[in-house]
Amino acid sequence: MALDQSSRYSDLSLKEADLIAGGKHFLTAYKLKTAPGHGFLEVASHIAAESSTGTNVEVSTTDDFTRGVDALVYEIDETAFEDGFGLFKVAYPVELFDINITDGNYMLSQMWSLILGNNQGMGDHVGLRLLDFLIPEMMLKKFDGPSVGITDLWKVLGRPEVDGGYISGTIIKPKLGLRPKPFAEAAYQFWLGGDFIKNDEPQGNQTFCPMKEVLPLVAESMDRAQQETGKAKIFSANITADSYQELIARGEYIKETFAKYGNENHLSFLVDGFVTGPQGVTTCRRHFPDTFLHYHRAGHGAITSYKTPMGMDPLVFMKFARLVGASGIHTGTMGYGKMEGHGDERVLAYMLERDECQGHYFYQKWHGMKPTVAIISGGMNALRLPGFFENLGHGNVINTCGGGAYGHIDSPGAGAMSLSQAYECWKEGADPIEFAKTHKEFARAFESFTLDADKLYPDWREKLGVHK
Ligand code: RUB
Repeated sequence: MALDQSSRYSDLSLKEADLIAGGKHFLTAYKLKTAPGHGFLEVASHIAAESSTGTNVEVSTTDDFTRGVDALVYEIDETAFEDGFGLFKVAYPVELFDINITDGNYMLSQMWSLILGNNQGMGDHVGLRLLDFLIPEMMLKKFDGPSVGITDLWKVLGRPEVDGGYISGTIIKPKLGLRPKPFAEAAYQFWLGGDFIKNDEPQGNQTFCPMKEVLPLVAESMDRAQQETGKAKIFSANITADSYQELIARGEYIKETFAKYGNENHLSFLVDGFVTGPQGVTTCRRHFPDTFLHYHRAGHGAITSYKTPMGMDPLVFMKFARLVGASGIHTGTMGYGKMEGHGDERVLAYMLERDECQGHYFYQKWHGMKPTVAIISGGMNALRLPGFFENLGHGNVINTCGGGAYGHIDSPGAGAMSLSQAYECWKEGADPIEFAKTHKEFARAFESFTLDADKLYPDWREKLGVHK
């Protein structure tokens, strides 16, 4: 039987409004299911203890100061959710969080391991998930936050810096297996119609496609496509690596390579922040502060999926990404693509791009921290986009469609054009089938993605005169 620490690590008389007004607490909301034989407040208090000044027993080294920085459970609702899950909230004194010895800033690594670290593995619960948090102004101001954003990409693309609109992108497909020449050709083909290309997350420096052979060819493809179309293009290059030296070496090499054509500011650097952790992202953010930081999150489903009772809600992951300085992060497709998600995930984008936003439990103010743009990716194509924009309410996003571009019946360039046309269609409030009658690439997307066309626009064949 575990020690009941609720008398020390909970205070249900505390008022959330007072804690927020005081500005000295970091607040969290968790979903919890206790293991059989354990009380809800008892386990919640054990979690607050493990995540602050305590452990599973009383220790003799505790003094009065220690007690003053205890994390406290201040609210519980044991029946908040189905299947025996309840809600509890914890107030963490800001003193518990680690500040860098180099510059006095806060770090995400320690924050993450404190609020969602050891407590994940405790034996007295069968599920513990962080649903939301509220970071007070004094802590928020000491996070790096983004240094570059979508406005900088719009500038490169020659667009207005406010409401510059949809950035059509792709992911080079196939994911692996292209040698340098076909890889660069695939990039060139897409750029004939689109704006932005990203490496797929496992593409880097394989023996069949060495970085130092493929990237000079991609830089040349960009230059050629820019000259032929008269439009600027952007490449998001994967620099994810285990060591910071390797990550920086890759970034430096890529900049030099694109600088040969004067295109070093047409770059974005992609870091998989889930597998590298905050250190990979921060290394990029600090070493390349002038380059758009593309936060990829491959692997995040293990902790953010709605299928798991553990980990964190995707909203928490998004807030982490903005704090640590991502220029853009994948948010999923809000139910419109192939990955898990639903329409109400609009909040993921709003939390990243607005200066204030209501989250699941807390109203977060960002106090002027630069926005992070939502990168919409995963099974998207031109046919799915109008509905997506309608649900989100705007199109100021980066969207990468691998299959949606390279699966277009005519060419990757036509696939790219079909994406921008989908945006125009939604912006004009046009009926997609009517719009298709005057926009060939968009129309051909119906013939390319027939399963989607049949599902989303059941009478498209008749109306567009396609009977195959
Ligand atoms: C998409 C793709 C991206 C995923 C990542 O390819 O490979 O890496 O979108 O997932 P395609 P998420 O367009 O062919 O589906 O964006 O959810 O992090």
